[in-house]
Amino acid sequence: MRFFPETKTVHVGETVEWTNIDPMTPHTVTFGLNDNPGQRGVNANLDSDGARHAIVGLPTDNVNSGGLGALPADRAVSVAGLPLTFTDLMQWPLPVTVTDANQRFRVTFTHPGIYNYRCVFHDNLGMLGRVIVLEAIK
Ligand SMILES: [Cu+2]
Repeated sequence: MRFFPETKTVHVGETVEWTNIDPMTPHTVTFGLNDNPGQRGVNANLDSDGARHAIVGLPTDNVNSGGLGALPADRAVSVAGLPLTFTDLMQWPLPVTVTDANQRFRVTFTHPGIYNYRCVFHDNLGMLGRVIVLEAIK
């Protein structure tokens, strides 16, 4: 129920990636006031490897990873919670583009500042984090 490290320092233009390696418990990476883990937040797109990727420019931007869950390497995935089909089960080679669950989340920071975030499931247990974004290196 913790982010490691809890504080990360980067520079403008850099990207931070979170990975949930907990095999049992989903977590979120949530910036701003958005409390809904199902809402994906602003400017969030899927990277080619299936990880969700958002752009954050202000500490008040509402950005939510959605639930992040560890993915067994060869798990078959279905679309939007629908039952697995034969095609789902035949996905190969891996990795496949995962549309119903993500293990990783990336945020690229475009402006300097202090960006606090939390897991909406476990912030009451102290699952809080901070990204400090410094001016870009010249
Ligand atoms: Cu959590």
